[in-house]
Amino acid sequence: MRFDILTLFPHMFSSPLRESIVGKAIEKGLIQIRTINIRDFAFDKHQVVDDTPYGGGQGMVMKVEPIARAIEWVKSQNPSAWTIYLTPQGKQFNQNICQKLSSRSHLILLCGRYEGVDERARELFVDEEISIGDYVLTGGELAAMVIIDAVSRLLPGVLGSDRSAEEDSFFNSLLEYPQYTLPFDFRGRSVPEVLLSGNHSAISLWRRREALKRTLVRRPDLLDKANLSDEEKKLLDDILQESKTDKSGDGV
Ligand code: 4GX
Repeated sequence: MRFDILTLFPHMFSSPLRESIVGKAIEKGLIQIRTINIRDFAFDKHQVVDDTPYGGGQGMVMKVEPIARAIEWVKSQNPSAWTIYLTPQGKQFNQNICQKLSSRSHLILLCGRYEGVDERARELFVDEEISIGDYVLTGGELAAMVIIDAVSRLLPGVLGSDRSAEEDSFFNSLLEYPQYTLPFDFRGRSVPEVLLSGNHSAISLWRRREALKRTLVRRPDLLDKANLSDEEKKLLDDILQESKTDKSGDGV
């Protein structure tokens, strides 16, 4: 899969994407990431990429021509590349959108700065607008990195062979169960005994229960959407019953 990032700040991408799993994926040739400096497509003497907004108002707007040339240059190499603009006005990124994007072979990520891009750049060259959440960044670069990171780990071979992205509990819309490693006892808090039992079916049952409990308490909205098995529904009933008879607190 290929990612082309259109940005005024290409250096922002070097170190975060070179580390760890995404870095390994690049080394293995599973993904290719290229930064394209939009300023290189501003052909005037001073390579101007922004200007004041028509109608007045605060800040600067990114000019359409350099963006148009940059996107058209990438598309001349691959007409099927899919162009995404990162903006708080886009649809909110989630694992579902992530999976859909992971089936594409070439994404162009357009990163806006200042007050955003000229509306005509969006109308003419953008296929999809995505927001990574309801907060305001200083530019689309960090949002683009979030997308690249989340999409890359879904691609075959990117995570270790012993660990598939499909195992993630978010994949079946539940939160993860608690994890423990050495030491057994830390400041009087010990690891749940069942995890030392060697009883794999008991461990698996405990983990499913804990995942359900945690989801019930922290993200009950996810349970509505979850496709629970009959066994999981039974477990959830048990947890709810337990919390009713438990007068010591919230039970779960
Ligand atoms: N999820 N930003 C885009 C420029 C901008 C300003 C106004 C459109 C209108 C963001 C987010 C995000 C900051 C990227 C503003 N674009 N991007 N930038 N949240 O906050 O994706």
